[in-house]
Amino acid sequence: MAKNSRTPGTATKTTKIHDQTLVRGTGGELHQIAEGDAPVLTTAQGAPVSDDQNTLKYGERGPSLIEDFHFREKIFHFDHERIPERVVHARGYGAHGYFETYKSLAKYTRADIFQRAGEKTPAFVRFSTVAGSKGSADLARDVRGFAVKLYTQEGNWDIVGNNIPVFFIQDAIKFPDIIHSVKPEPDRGFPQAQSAHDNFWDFISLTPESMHMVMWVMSDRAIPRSFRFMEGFGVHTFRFLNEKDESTFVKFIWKPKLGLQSVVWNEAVKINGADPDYHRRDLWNAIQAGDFPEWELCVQLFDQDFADSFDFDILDPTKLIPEEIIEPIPVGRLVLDRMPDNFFAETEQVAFMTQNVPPGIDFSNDPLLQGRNFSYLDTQLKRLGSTNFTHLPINAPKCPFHHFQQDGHMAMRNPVGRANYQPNSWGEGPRENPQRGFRSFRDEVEGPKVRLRAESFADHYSQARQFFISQTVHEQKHIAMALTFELSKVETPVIRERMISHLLNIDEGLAETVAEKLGMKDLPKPADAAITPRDDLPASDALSIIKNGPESFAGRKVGVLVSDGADAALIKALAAALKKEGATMEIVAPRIGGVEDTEGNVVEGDHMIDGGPSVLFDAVALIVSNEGAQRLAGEAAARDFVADAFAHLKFVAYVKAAAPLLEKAGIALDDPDEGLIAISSSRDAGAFVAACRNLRVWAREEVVKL
Ligand code: HDE
Repeated sequence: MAKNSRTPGTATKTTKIHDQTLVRGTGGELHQIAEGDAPVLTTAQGAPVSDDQNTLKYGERGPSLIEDFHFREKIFHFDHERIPERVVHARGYGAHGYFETYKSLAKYTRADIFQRAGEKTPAFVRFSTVAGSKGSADLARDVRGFAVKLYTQEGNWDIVGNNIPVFFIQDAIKFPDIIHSVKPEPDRGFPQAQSAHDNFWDFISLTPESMHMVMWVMSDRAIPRSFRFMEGFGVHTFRFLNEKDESTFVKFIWKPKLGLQSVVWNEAVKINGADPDYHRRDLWNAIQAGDFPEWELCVQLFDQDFADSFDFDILDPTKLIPEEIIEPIPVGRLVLDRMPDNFFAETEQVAFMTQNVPPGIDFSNDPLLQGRNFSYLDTQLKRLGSTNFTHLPINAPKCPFHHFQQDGHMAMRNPVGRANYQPNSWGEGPRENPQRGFRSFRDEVEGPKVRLRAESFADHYSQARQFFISQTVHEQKHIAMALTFELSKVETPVIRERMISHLLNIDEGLAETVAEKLGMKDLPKPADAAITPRDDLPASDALSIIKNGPESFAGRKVGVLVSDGADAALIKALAAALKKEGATMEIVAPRIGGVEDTEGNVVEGDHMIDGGPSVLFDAVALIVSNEGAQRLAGEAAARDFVADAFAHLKFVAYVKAAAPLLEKAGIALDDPDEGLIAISSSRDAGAFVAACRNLRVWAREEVVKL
């Protein structure tokens, strides 16, 4: 292969992965080749290139020549590298994996993917933020996209979901308005990737149906710690159809194996500066380390009788069905185990579409879903530039497919033979099949053609309140703080007041807290409600992140601040305890070259202190000598490392010698809280890791006043 690849025109290319030079063969497979045995650089037409450093000129200092086809082709291609970014969900990160079916669901659906226990279906997932552009930071306060493409044996099935189970609007016709309002304001072109501005809150305060979603977006759900620790929701009600075309309504939920976890707002703001790629780096690192993230797909199944008796309209995407009412049943697991070879080819060009459903899955009449079914096909043409975007490997089905669609820009495969239509007399080509083919549910519909919002969609506050009262006190406080922060950036008083008038319909205490923090003297009247909100709905534990946290510290990361003279045995003990737990650690040192420990070994730094602030870690450990602590106490970055970890309610392990640093960071050790853990032995290191399973010291929140 290596030898052949030297022959010009064999359409191979080299890639560097982990310091190995790889050649892609004509079949797409990667081969390793020896250094210095790289294939000859060619133009896109296959002509070998002799000099890629200098353009063709008249003389050494003369003008460049237009006949330099290599230069022109290279620049021409570069000039056209960009495609339009997604109008929403522009910033995203994808990974490959598989879905494994737990058991047959043939009773409910004839979808091929759910027929056989143990079957593995290839999958591609793209996580995203919504509002920011492609280059924006990962920790924006925003909804996260959770789009899953399942390459089933009867066609691609896309579950294009979010990490929040409801949406801002009830009808697709409002989508351009909500999105325009959250994007940078058109006259000034800012703010980027933020909802904290007048236009967004103006629209929201004039749109009561958004109140339930607003509670979610102001909660810590909108600042997840990692893609690996968040849920995904299909949002809409869909249908399962079995062989007899009998329908069961279904809602889809992805539950992360590692439990739920978010960051705190002050941390999010700092992470965006320290590592704008925090979420994508996390996914990359986990998959490269073989720590494959996993979710269970759960379904909430219900029939028409339940739909008719439920408090809300199951077609209304601003409502959810509490898990206490319909229990989510796990039906399979999704494992992400491979990063794309190329970000553009796969993550950027992947085209998710809600209307990609295989036989056995069908839509409900949710007006948001119906609108999406138009939008997703339409947008791919704009973005990918050709109707043939299904020819791209990432979008092509992995099952056999046959149709008569042909030609168009960049057609990479066309029907062969004489017949490109059917029926035909040549006995060629595919034919439709009523038994195997997709069949829609025979839904009976009647009524006049109208532009109306159903009366059953009119209660905008009851579930917003249910969400709020289902949270722990800490989470309720975060919602109040988020609303205060966002509205503090709103310059127009009437918009702030309008929001408070809505909050009064959700929770009086919340409205009063936010109004007071905004310095509002008089409370406005509660907003007019289309219909009176119901009596309190029962609290639902499933809605809280803290109540659904992890059972272990697996998948998390400790930042270990070291200095010269750091206790070698303790560093090793901590590393071992973390490894046992399935967690990792990174060394933060005054110099990237590392420090010398008590055994005279060099402990290499993964970060220098400024480059590895504590916001990047789930917990921290201070393993320093007394001299080191005194020196670090004089450095702002080291003091911030400690003070931030404490303020962000993290578990902090420290050796006694670290006292001067802790003191200078403003942390008194005379009466340490449960999250400040003195360590000196391997048993202590184990106890620290066990304590870290709680992730945060919530009781400290009162003290630090985040
Ligand atoms: Fe999307 N949405 N959306 N959306 N959406 C897009 O399609 C749209 C909605 C979601 O990683 C676009 O390929 C309309 C709800 C995700 O590539 C576009 C409406 C939910 C992604 C579009 C909605 C989503 C998109 C832009 C209201 C959660 C990223 C680029 C009717 C259930 C997929 C693209 C990826 C992307 C339209 C509402 C999730 C323009 C019209 C509700 C995860 O077609």
